[in-house]
Amino acid sequence: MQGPMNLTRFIYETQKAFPTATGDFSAILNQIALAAKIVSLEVNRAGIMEDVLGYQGEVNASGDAQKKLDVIADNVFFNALEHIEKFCIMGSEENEQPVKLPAQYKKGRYAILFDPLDGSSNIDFNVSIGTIFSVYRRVTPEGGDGTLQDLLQPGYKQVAAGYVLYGSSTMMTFTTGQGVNMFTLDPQIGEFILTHPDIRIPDTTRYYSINEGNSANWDEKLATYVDSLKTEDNIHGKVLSGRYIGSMVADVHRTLLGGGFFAYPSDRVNTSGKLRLMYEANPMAMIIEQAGGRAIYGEGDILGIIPRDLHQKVPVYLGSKRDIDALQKAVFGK
Ligand code: FDP
Repeated sequence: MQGPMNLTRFIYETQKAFPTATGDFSAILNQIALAAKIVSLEVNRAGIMEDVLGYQGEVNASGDAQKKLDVIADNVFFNALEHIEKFCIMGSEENEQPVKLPAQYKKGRYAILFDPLDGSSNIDFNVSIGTIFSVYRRVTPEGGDGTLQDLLQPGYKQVAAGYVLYGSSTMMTFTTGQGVNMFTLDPQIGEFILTHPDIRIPDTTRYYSINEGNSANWDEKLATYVDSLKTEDNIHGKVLSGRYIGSMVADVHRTLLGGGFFAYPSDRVNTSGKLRLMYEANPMAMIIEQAGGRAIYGEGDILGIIPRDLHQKVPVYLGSKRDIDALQKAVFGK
C-alpha cells in the first residue's frame, strides 16, 4: 500500500527529481507549514480566547482581537523563518520597512515577503482568512544582509509562491514554478496531506467574485461587463451567481477550484484598487497562472509590473483564462 503523500514526502520526492537541488526549498516549505499549523491553532481558538478573557461586548474588543492575531501570526512566521539561514531579508505586510534577520544567523540566497493574516477584518465573524507568501532569489551579492532591492522584484521573478487558508479546514497551496499543489491539514496527525495535485483552473464556472458595494464608483465598462454576467449574454451563456467573501485568500481559493474570476478593480475612490502588489497580487497571480489561468491589472499582466514600493496597491482581475480574456477585451479593449 502506498502511504499518504504528506508534505514532507512530497517535498522529498520532488527534490529527488532535481539532482542539483540544495534542499533550501524543503527547509523553507517545511517551516512555512509549521508556522501555518501554529497560526491555524491560534485562529481556531480566537473566539474562545475572547470569551475566556471577557472581552466580548467591549467597544474595542473586535478591533483589538483582530490586531492581536495579526501580530501573533506575524511573529509566528518570523520566528519560524528567521533562523533557517535561507533568507537575506524579509518583508511583512505588517511592517512598513524590510525586516532584517538577526545578526547571529548566516544570510541565505532568498528573500521572502508574507502577509501573515490576510482578510483579517473577517476574524470577528468566523469567516475564512489566510496567509500569503512569495519568495525571490536575492539579487544583491551573497553573504551579507539583503536590501529592499532583493524584495522589490517583478512578480515573474518569483521562485515560489503560496497561501494557507484557515477555513473549515486548513489548506496550504503553493507553486515552485512546476504547477500548483494543494494540501489539507489532517488535524488528527498534524500533517498536511496532498489532496489536490497539479490543479488546473476550470474553464467553466457558476460564479463571479467582486465587491459590488463599490459599483457606483466603477468604470462604466466594468459595470456593463458585470451586468452581462447576470444575463445569458456572456461567454458562459448563462446567468452566473455572485460569490464574494471579502477575504482574498478564500475568494482566490474558490476561483482556483471553481473557475470564473475574482477582481478588486480600481474605482473613482480607490484609484489603484485595494490589494497590495507585493504581498497579495503577485503571489496569487503566480499561482493562478501556474494553474493555467490569467492575472491582469488592466491592460497587462500583474507579473510584469516593475514595483516601486513595498506596499503599493494594484487593481487585480484574476481567474480562468477565458473569463479574464473576455473581461480584458470588454473593459480594457485588449
Ligand atoms: P481585509 O481588509 O479584511 O484584510 O487586502 C485585504 C483584504 O481584506 C483582502 O483580503 C480582501 O480581498 C479585501 O481586503 C476586501 O476588501 P473590501 O472589504 O473592500 O471588499
